[in-house]
Amino acid sequence: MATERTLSIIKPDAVAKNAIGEIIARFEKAGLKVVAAKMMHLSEEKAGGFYAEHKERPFFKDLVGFMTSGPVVVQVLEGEGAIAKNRELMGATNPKEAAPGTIRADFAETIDANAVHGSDSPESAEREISYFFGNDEICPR
Ligand code: RTP
Ligand code: MG
Repeated sequence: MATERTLSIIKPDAVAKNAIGEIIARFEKAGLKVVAAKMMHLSEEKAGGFYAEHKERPFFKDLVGFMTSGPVVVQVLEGEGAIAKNRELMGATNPKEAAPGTIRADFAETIDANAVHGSDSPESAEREISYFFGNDEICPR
């Protein structure tokens, strides 16, 4: 499998729980490398643009409200099959359906406050990485 990059966000609920380190440790233990990272408090515009694909969905307003409710940590993860590997580590969108041992099963409470985001395809990964990072902010290693 090819080396890939994916965009990961540790969402406001997990940052508030002081779980940044535990979540990043899971990525690193699974062989994913952090090649870019920053903490930000998203504006409504930035969060809404990020989730633009969901603009017409009934949960969009709540999603943007939640994503702007506190700081997040945005990272680029690199590794073999990084996109699928990250989604596996994250678990299902609804933490009640997430497999035991996944990040959402262990750190998330509800479908709205579900601890992490991960790109869902190579196309989303490319768009999402460039939405947050310039090339000079990514450090190949
Ligand atoms: P994410 O984009 O945050 O990684 O989550 P995901 O791929 O697992 O799920 P997605 O379908 O992209 O939805 C984005 C976020 O919207 C909220 N959501 N609420 N109430 C609902 O039915 C519902 N569906 C989605 C979740 O917080 C989800 O993470
Ligand atoms: Mg998604």
